[in-house]
Amino acid sequence: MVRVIGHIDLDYFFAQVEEVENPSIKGRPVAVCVFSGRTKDSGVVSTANYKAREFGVKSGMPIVLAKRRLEGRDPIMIRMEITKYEAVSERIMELARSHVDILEEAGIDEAFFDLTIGSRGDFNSAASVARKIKETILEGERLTCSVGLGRSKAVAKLASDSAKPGGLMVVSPDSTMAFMGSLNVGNLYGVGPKTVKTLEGLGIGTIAELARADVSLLQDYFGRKLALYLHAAANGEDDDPVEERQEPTQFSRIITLKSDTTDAEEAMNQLTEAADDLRSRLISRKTSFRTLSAIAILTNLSTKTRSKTFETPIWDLSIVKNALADLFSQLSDSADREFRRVGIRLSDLSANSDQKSLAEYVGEP
Ligand code: TTP
Ligand code: MG
Repeated sequence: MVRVIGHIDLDYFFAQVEEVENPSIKGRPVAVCVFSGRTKDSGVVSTANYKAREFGVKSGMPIVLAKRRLEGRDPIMIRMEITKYEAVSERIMELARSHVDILEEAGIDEAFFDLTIGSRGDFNSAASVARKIKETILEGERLTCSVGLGRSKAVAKLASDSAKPGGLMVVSPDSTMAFMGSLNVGNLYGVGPKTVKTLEGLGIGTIAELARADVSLLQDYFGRKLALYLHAAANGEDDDPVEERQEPTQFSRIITLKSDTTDAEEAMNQLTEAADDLRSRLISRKTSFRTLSAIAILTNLSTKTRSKTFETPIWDLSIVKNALADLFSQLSDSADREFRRVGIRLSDLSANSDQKSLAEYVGEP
């Protein structure tokens, strides 16, 4: 069966997260910056929204230069806060994961997925799933992304690039060469500037030219493994699998409390969203846990934990809400200082083979 592979990439990710957090900046040029601290403006731009890109601002550019380009354009320069984007990223990956067969995180804002089985090899049905993923992310996180579908990872990645911003590009197997043949080889996934240069030396500039190239000639220059990949990728036939990264051994979420407290009930209240997150992560990862931990980081930054191990695997976090409340009151009784941050950890994870009945059990579609 022809594989159905997807690639998803968030649009101007860090800057978009900042716009969602503070909608009043929308419409103005926004640059998220990594200030190095040496002088007031030393450092580089991490990413910029599309308005700022219109004026030539891009990732990796010195902040000083970006400011110059945006002078008089009412720009916003925001300090990069990586933990914030990581938390959003984690939630998005879980949203996307719940719709596909396998999801491979390829970066903070991008992932490959395999929909061959889910779509029974049908690109139209995969396109509906892709639209659903886009909608779920827009509804859940108010963020737009671009998605590409194709018969291999290299094709899917090119497709999502061409769908930017906010689009969906479906490259059916028959249209693969028409779609990518005229593009420069440097656009192919995994092909860096050095490879491009060598290929240029061989008179190979476009993907179509690479697809037609003699494999034994390529082997002389790149070795067998890379030569076979290049040739297959250019033909849309690379078989690099989509693989879930190493299974996690625990899931956890920690939040900073609105104000320091020793009140276990207050800690539980503020953890509602984190608990919901963990609950959906269990569902989308088809995973159960046996050990539940309550974590508190006190005002002197020491960490206290209380745990309970259950005899049988638990699929649904809400079932053990009372146990979690108990753990937090134990923490509260024993703590000699107030809590500053609190969290939940689920460990002793195992694969949940009966996902369907779980979905029915918790009443989710
Ligand atoms: P990208 O997906 O490459 O860029 P982007 O999401 O900002 O924009 P696009 O719409 O073109 O996808 O990278 C994801 C995030 O990684 C980006 O928001 C910020 C960060 N990043 C850097 O910090 N430095 C860099 O040089 C690049 C390329 C990205
Ligand atoms: Mg992106």
